[in-house]
Amino acid sequence: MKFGRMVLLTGAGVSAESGMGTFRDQGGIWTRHRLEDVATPEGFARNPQLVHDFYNARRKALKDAAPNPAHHALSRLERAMAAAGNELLLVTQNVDDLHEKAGSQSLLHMHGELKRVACVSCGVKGAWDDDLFTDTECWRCGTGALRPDVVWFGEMPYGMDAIYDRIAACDLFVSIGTSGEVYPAAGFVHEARQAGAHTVELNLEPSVNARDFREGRYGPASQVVDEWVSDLIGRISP
Ligand code: BJW
Repeated sequence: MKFGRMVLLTGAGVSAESGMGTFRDQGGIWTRHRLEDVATPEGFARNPQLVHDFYNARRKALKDAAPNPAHHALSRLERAMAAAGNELLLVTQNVDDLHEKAGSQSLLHMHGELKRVACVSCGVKGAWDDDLFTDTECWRCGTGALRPDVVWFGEMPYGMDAIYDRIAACDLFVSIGTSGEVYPAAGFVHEARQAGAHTVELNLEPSVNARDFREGRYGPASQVVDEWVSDLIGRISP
């Protein structure tokens, strides 16, 4: 099979072995924090400092986090695809920076990034490495209205037009380390199937929509993704 246009979707499972924590697994982030409090615009309006504390801790954890073999394998795949004149888009739901640290460049953060902030008052956005507090002043308008530049429930994920365009034209769609619980990402496999693409799920265990994929490989991302990429690279042709 010839794969010239790929779209890869990653979720928290790809970063689990880098210590970033998943959301819905046993002991996951949503078992320790109420998502209504920390991942909705309403929660932020009710108690912004609680939300800042939640994201400050996760932003701090990024400093020592290193990409694992799954991140490196996806970066290797991007280089192999480019060398063969093919197209690859890596869409991540993750707000960490581990794909970048591994060298991925054709990357879209559909749920935003921990290391970016947005001003609720003037709309400016920018890179941010430090803790945020309710009185942290916006560098442009001076108000204390900065928020993490992440996508909460009820908000529109980033890059949707570009993502749907690339899925409509892809011949391979691969979903990696995501539970398939959160839309619109969970629906991408249907778009890919409509486009006639081959669909693959790589995950620790079958996700809730595993049956929607033509192929599945299961186990820790560091092994499964690395092996799958090695198999695929041998079959990439210009
Ligand atoms: C391993 C592993 C290892 C573990 N190796 N694997 C129907 C249709 C459309 C929308 C909706 C709908 N019903 C409801 C909605 C709205 C809502 C939604 O989906 N709700 C559901 C809960 C039902 N969606 C939204 O509100 C979204 N916006 C929206 O829909 O706008 C309107 C719109 C409509 C139509 C088109 C376009 C737009 C916004 C969703 C925002 C999600 N935000 C969060 C927080 C981001 C910031 C932060 O990080 O704090 O994003 S929630 C959280 O979930 C985070 C993640 O990106 C996201 C997905 O989680 P993920 O990555 O799948 O993690 P887990 O923990 O669920 O799964 C981990 C997987 O890894 C598991 O399968 C493990 O087995 C596996 N694993 N270790 C490999 N070592």
